[in-house]
Order: sequence, then structure tokens, then C-alpha cells
Amino acid sequence: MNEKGISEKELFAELGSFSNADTNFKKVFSSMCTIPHPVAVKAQQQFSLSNIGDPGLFRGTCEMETEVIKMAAGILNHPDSKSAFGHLTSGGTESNIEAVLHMKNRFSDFSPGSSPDSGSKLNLIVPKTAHFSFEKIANLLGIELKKADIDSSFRVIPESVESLIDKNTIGLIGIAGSTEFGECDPIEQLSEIAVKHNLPLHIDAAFGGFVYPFLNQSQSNYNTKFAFDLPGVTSVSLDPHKMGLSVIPSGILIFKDNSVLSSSLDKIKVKTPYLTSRYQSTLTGTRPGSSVAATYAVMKHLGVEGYQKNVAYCMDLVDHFQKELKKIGLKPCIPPAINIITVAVSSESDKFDKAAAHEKTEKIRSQLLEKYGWNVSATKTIPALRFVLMPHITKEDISELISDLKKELDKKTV
Ligand code: 0PR
Repeated sequence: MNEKGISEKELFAELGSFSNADTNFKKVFSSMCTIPHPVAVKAQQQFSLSNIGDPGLFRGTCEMETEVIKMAAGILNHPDSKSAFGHLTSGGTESNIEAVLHMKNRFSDFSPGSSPDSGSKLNLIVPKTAHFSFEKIANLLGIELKKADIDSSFRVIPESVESLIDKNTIGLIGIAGSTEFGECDPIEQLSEIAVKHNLPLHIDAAFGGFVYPFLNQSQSNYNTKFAFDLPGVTSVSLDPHKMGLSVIPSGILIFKDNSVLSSSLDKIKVKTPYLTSRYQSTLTGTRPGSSVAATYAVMKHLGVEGYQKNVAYCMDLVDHFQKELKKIGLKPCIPPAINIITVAVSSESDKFDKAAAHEKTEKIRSQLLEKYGWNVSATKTIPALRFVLMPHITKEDISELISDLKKELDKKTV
């Protein structure tokens, strides 16, 4: 560190050049985050000193956190939003970690006397399309991930999930808005399986939580349930910092009520002698009240109608994207359920050579970035380009991107 501090002028000139090296989202089709709503940014600044890890000092922010949980419970069709139990996190990863930690703790309560088969680990059943945060969780919590098969539209097959359940299973995961395809698993069937086997079911709606509830049925073929109106769903995570238009970091973890945790809360609860609260049962300690305020602000300001408009805008982009694709003889790998589109771009013959198809897709992806500045990602499950159509994108951006994609595809080398 420098011995003497630099002037504010010098400092902000420096920050300016760092900031110029960051994206302004102009050509970003790879991110599940977007430019936050201005009211969220304003509220974040107003509450920059707030720490909900010490609730007695920040009673106002804590009240807002309670309100955010109630509003989120409403979005998730909770039959009684007052009994919903949850808190804000840093995002999908932390929410998923905590949900699975509770599953692990709860396991011993519900399997009295039946200790896991000796020598084998406790396990969690996830769809093959689950986000990589579950790999971290397995490592962190010392559990095994059992990956259930998916069908041709990349949704988990309920029979496969049920066939993987054994004596050591601590819970099930369903996804509403998968990272690669945006698909929603058949949660109604997963809910039935969860009830039948008395297992908790956590829904990872990090992305889809602020999309599916606001979809206009005429813009999507989606019409199934995924949240607390299903009896088997015990917890849901949804991220305001993705389609919720809040600031980073903002995640929400919400349980149907605190009884679904059994005695797990007591197990992770720690005494907090030097705080204004006596106990703490969240994973992290100091937590940004500024994120709570930002999320509260944008949810209150937009309301259901505002989020419906936001989703309708993105679905209109999906429509435009498909029309532009058609013009160059391409179509999405599957009809997009929400604002994520995957497109196979390698030639037909590569269908028999998956590795070559992945390689060619990757080549096109990197050309789009290097030559034209487009940030696009490629999927792992199948060889395809993946485009996330977030609110910062315009139809003009899409037309320009597709025309650059055509230029690349027209080259004989591809
Ligand atoms: N669950 C799902 C379904 C997700 O898609 C993600 C993130 C998570 C959980 C984890 O959320 P956090 O990253 O908030 O902990 N999916 C994207 C990813 O990791 C997030 C992302 C965000 C990607 C911004 C790119 C980017 O620029 O791929």
C-alpha cells in the first residue's frame, strides 16, 4: 500500500480506467445478471452502512428483509406468506448451500436409529442440468451427488429421480430456470415423489424465480407449477440480482415455514454474545443491508406489473431472436421456455462426433468475441451456443449479432 494517500481526483481517475475495462453490458449475451434498476442503486447507496448481521442496530433494514420475504412468498404462491421463513443471501450458491445444509441436518431427525449404510455417504439427488454450485456443496458437506437423467427437452425425468432414492438420500433438487436451457423441471411430479418418500424438495429458481411467475402464457408454452402451492416443495431460492433487477449481491432463500427444517435451526444456531441478537442461524455473519434495501426498493417500485413488463420485454426479444435465426436458416435446439436460447451451429455431420461439434462451437464462440466483441457462451450438455436475453439487450443488438454470426458460419472452415 502507498505510504501517503492519493487525492480524490487522482483516485477517481484511476477508478475510471478500471471501470472502463469492465463491461457496460452492451454486447453481453452470456450473463444472467443485468444493469440494476436505478431505484435499487439509489437504495443501495442510502443503506451502505447497514449490516443485518447485527439486527438490533438496523431494525429498519430488518423490517425490510421481513417484507422482502413476504413479497417473495407471494410470488411463489405461498398459501400463507406470513409463515414463510427465510432471509437474504449473496445469491444462488449461498442459498443452495444453506438449503442442503438443512437437509443434511434434518436427515438424522427423520431417520431415527437408521444411521446411513456404513461406508456409504449421504446423498442428494439433482437433475443432470443442475448448476455447478451443487458440486461445491457436495464437496463442502461431504455428500454424494446422484444425477438424475433428463429428457429430450432437458428436463429431469421423475422416474429417474425416484429410482435413485435410497436409505441415505437427504433430499431432492428441482430447477425452475436451468442455467443452460432455462427449462423448468416437472416439479409437480417431483413434489409427489418428495411427499411419498418424506424427503425435502428444494427448488433452485435462482434465475427462473423472477421469470416464471411473471410469464404471459401466450408468450411461452410453460404452464406447470413450481413453488409453494405444491405440497412437497419445502424451500426455494430465487435471485433478485438476476432477473429481479436488484444489485449484486442479492439472493433470497425461503422455506415454506420453519417447521420443515425440523431441529436443524437449533443445530446450526450459535450464541452471539457481542451482538444485539442472542443467536445467529444464518451461514454468513455480517450481511449487506444495502442489498436488502435495494431489493425491497425494486420489488416495491415495480410491483407484479413491472416484473410482468420486464419478462414480456425479454420474451419479445426471444421472438425477435428466433425470427432473425430463421432468416439465416437456423433454429433453437428446443423451443425456449423463457429468455435463454441455445443454437447448434456446427454442421450436421458433427452430430456423430460430439467432441468435434463442441470444438467448432467453441471456435465460433471465440470468434464472435475476438472479432466483433460479442460475449456469448457455449453449453456443455450439447454442442450449442447459448444466449441469455436480458433486459439490457435490444432488438438491434440481436440483429447485429446474428448478422455477425452469419458471417462466421459462411466461412467454409466452419
Ligand atoms: N442456480 C442457478 C440455476 C444458476 O443459474 C446460478 C448462477 C446459481 C444457482 C448460482 O448463483 P450465484 O452465481 O448467484 O451464486 N448461474 C450463472 C452462472 O454461474 C450466473 C452468472 C451470473 C453467470 C453472471 C455469468 C454472469 O456474468 O453461470
